[in-house]
Amino acid sequence: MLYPQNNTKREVIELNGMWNFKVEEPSHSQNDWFSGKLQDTIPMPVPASYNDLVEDLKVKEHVGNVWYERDFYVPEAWIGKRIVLRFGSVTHYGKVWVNGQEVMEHRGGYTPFEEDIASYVQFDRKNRLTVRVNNELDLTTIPIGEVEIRTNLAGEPIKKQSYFHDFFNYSGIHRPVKIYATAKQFVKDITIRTDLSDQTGLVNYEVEVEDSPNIQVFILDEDENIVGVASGLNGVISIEQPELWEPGAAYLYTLRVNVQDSEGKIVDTYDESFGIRTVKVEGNQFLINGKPFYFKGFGKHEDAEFHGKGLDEALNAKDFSLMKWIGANSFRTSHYPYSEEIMRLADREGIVVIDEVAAVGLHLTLGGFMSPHKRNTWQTVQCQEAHKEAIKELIRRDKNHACVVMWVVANEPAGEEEGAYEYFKPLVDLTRELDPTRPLTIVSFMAATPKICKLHTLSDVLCHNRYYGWYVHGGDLETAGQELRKEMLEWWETSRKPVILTEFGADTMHGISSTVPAMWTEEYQCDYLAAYHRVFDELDFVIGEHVWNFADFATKQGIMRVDGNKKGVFTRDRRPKKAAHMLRERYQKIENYF
Ligand code: BDP
Repeated sequence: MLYPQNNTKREVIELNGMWNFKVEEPSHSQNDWFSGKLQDTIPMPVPASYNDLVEDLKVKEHVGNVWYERDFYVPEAWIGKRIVLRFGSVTHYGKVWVNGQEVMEHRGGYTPFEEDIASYVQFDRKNRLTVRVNNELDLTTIPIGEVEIRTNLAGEPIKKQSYFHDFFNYSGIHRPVKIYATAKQFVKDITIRTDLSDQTGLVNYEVEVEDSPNIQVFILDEDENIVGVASGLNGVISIEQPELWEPGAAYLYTLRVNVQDSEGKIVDTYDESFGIRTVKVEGNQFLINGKPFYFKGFGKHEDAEFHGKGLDEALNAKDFSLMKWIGANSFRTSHYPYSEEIMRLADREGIVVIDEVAAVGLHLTLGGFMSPHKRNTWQTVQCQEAHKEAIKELIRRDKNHACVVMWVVANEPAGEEEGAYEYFKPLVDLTRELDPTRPLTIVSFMAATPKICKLHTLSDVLCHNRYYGWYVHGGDLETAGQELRKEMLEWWETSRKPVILTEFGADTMHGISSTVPAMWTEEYQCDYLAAYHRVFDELDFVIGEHVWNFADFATKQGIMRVDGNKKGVFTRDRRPKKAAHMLRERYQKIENYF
């Protein structure tokens, strides 16, 4: 799906800013709030999570519907054009009305959706846009959750949401809302795949156009020189001695598509940027442009004070600045697709991204001793359809990003349980069919040890989340290191595939220190990481290390968390803990490539 773009033929209007907002209580059910102006509202910014913007736990932890509304004008100059209303993301479900008429609905909280609203809008007066947002997660959604209906003291039903992932269920209109206009003959989609043959870059493109077979295709370099030309809906354009997109040294070309009408007049144009690079897994190596790449960086979150999971470009800029400062070259979009804006930034800055579907918490026994029931995950969940859709939408959105080098089909599913392979095989096949150019992985959970894991044969790279020295052998880093080494060697014996430690970390309270490395202190976090580093440096099939987490982040309330998860190397407000300085020393010594 193409990102909205202003150019000589297209216009974009942003609908971000203060909207009217209202929480729907159970007593409000059966309402038709889309049919007229929303009453008794409070102001609510878009994009943002609403949860931390009202001083009321009932709003913060509201389960169910909330409503957003605003007015907008459409310029008269857009009469006769295709007018598209687009949401970057609505978490987890959005239903949209324009002037009281239903336009679209979308399930899945982290991918964009859009619809042509030309027949719904008025050009001579204001238009009303109403959105119903729902944040319920159940066994059919991605991520999964369960909603229980209880009764409050007033005898009214209230919903309680439980979920199996370790980050707060932030909700709302999280990413920009835009309307944009194009001609009726327009570029619908572009797919670009690149390859290298000796000194020649091969740009394989495919264009989908509505209502016109006549297109011109150009490739422009960064100085806007034309370096390639073609005319069919698909083809291969060669570029001699191209500038490559390299980690830390991005170079972006532009594929420009012009759509012509029957008289040869250009009616639409779209510029898609891309990098020429190759990605391949070979033996125990991950090759980018034919050279072994070593991943150093983090699992992250979209998470911040006030904004919650709402897009914050200042935060993205800050995080990239911190990643450069510390010497990181990559991150994983744990545990859902991040904003289109951050993906574009990663392309431009040469940061390598492991791109994850929002399939997290697919492990029903993980609740530990407090878990109410022990169920087989794969006999209980009904989310395979939603999971397929999430994969399709992610690849459709991110397929052209040079920064994306691998897809993650799920994080920590119950790979040790019966039925795991049968659940995942079709999903992995689908991912490979949609994108045969990138490797994929399923990130493994600690219980899925080499002998019992049913999923590792499906992954190209083994990605493991391990917490020796924290959840097991807490406080005993010597044993932690030994166990880690032992398990990694077993993996190599079992699979002969390269390994990335996609999570390892220790909760650390900023400012708590001690002379001896005790859990929760800054010293312990440093020693914990060092214990892992020693093992990585011994094993040549370990091709990457992503610390959990880049920064502290919000979680639901619970006995395991003090004001959120504290495994950040930076605090939630981006101050470095001791470990940040220690990691910086290490990362700066490791080149992007070995
Ligand atoms: C892993 C999860 C991650 C958690 C982390 C932790 O993948 O989302 O935040 O553990 O417990 O199991 O800190």
